[in-house]
Parts: sequence; structure tokens; C-alpha cells
Amino acid sequence: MKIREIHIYAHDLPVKNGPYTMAKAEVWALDTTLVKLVSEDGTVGWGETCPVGPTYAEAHAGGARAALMEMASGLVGAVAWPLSLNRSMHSLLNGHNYAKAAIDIAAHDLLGKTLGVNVADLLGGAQTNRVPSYYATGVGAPDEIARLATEKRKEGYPRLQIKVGGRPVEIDIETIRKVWEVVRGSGMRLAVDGNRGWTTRDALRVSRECPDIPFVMEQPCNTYQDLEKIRPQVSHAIYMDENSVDLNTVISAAGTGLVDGFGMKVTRIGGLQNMRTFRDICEARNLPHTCDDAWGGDIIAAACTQVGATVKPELCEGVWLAAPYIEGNFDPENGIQIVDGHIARPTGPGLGVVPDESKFGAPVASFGG
Ligand code: 0XW
Ligand code: MG
Repeated sequence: MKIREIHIYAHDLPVKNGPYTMAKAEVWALDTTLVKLVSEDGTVGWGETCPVGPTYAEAHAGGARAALMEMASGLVGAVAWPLSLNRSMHSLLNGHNYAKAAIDIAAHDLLGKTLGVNVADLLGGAQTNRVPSYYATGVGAPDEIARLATEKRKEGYPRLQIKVGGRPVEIDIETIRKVWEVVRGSGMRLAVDGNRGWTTRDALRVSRECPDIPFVMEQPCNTYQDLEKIRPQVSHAIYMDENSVDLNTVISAAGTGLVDGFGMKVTRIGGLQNMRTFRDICEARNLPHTCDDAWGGDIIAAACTQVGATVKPELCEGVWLAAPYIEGNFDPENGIQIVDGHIARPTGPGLGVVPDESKFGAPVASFGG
């Protein structure tokens, strides 16, 4: 199974009722990058990567496309089996996981379609066809976030992530308290995500002032070292998100007991090949985690859902999708949707979704053929 052609597309995804706000980012529209791989026998596989603006992570849309173009001609003729392909990519470009992930996802789709097997089964086997999701609020006024929490609880979401940071910490504490008032006793799990926006002083204060509220503190501060500093002093569980940039960091954070779990993004870790290793490291250490991405349409959504379905259910913190913030789907028939806080896993071959590529216009670059 060798790659014959690589096509790269750019597509705009406006934020419904935008902007979407986080401690260090405010986004109105996301520039997503799609990759189409065509194998020697004409089978097609799709991949996608969509950084949520240029300030959330060390990634941006133009960087993804530049990295893909740097590698693409060297990948024409390469073996498309995911492990081999990842090694080929590393031999052509150092780093840039989030760009390599688009090729890796496309290779999994291609492999699944070639073998007539679903991606979850390629990754070890689906445990469920009804994958739990979670809702992430933006940074907002305490009463508004509490209202949203009530709405999402009623919709059936098993988990809520509240965004905080980038404003006086007193407002974050008030938000957490108001949300707790409306979800307490419902079974809805709570994460408070600072997206690197708190100082260690703020994180310590929140933990001290909310000892009665059982939330997970997700990526409260900017660096790995900040997490090491607060770890012995907070009573809340700590999850690492943005700092878990590669498997090496995950091994350290899991192996030293620095964190109690992870918010993980398929593209940040480099795609599905690395995601399955990440999943297995977490299972070996009994650490819960999400299977998300920063943003993106149906291809990313399907990739996250497929790998999410393979996570040991008691360790699965949910699959976050941008779907509620996006108009429409790439795949008009099997587009991914969240219903009652859960995602119906598409069970067709590969990712189980087939985009209507006319939506993407002409490729920004094509290689091979
Ligand atoms: C809620 N998410 C999964 C989507 C946004 O890109 C940020 C992210 C997170 O948890 O940080
Ligand atoms: Mg997060």
C-alpha cells in the first residue's frame, strides 16, 4: 500500500455565535487544513488538522500547511502503513506533530478503507458505539456559565468543562461556585480548564477556596514546572493538556505521578499511531483522559470518536468536538453529531465519514499523480 498522490486543501470554519474565548485566545473563524491521500490502487484517505488560532498552542494553520508541503513530495511513493509512514515523516521533518497528524489520520482512513475495517478496530477494537462527549464553555460571566451548565446537564452531557483564566481570579471562583450549585448531585463531572492562564498563585487560591467542589483542574498554569510547583499544594486532581506535547512528556508526567489524567488532542500528539500508544500508557497507569482536538470538522471529529471508542470506558473522560460550534458537516450523510451528550460512532470502513470534497474547492497544493 503506497501513496500515489497527496492533495492539501484549506477551508474556513466560522464559529457559530462566536467568538469562542479561552484564557489566551479568542477565535471567530478557524482555518482548517485537509489532506487527501490516494494510494496506488486509487483508494482515498482523508486527514485534517485545525489549530484553534495562532495563540492556543505552538501551532497555526499556515505552519501546518508549510510543514505538509515540506514533507509531501518525499512521501509520494512511501509505504502508507501508519508506523512506517510516521517514520518516513520523521526522516523528512523534525517535530511539527500537528501537521504530521493530518497525514497519519489520512493513512488510517486509507488503511481501513483498503481492508474494509473501521479505524476503531484498527486501533485495537471499539468498546462502544455510543461515545461520551463533554461540553466546553467559553470564558464567560458566572451567571451565563451557570445557565449553560444547566442547559448542558439537561441535554445529557456526562461532563462539563468550564473555561477560566485571563481575568481576575475572583470571577473564576464565583463561576465555579455558581456552576457547582446547578450540577451538584446530578452526576455531571466537572473540569475547570485554565488553558495555561492562571499563575501558580491563582491556582493555589482556587484550590484553597473551593475545597468542597470536586473538579479536575485542567492545565491551570503555563508550564510543566508550574505544575510541579503546585502539585504538592493543591487538593484537586490535576490534568495536563497543552503541556503534553509529545509521548516523551506524557511518559514523564505519568511516570512521575505529576498528573492525575490528561486532556489529549489527537493532532498535538502526532495522530492516531501515537494516540494509541498514549492510550495504552494511560491504561497502564490507570489515568483517565479525553480524546479531543483543538478544532476541526468531520474528519477530526471522526478520528477523535474512533480512538475515543477504544479507550477503557472507566478511563474515558469523553471526546470533545467542535461540532456544536460549527454550521453543517463535511459528510452530508454520516456527518458526526452530538446527541444527548454522546456521539454515535460511524461504523463504515476507515473513519466512517466521506467528505463532500466540492466544499473545499481546489487544493492549495498537489503532489504525485
Ligand atoms: C475544549 N477543547 C478541547 C477545545 C479547545 O480547542 C480547547 C480545548 C481544551 O480542553 O483546552
Ligand atoms: Mg484543555
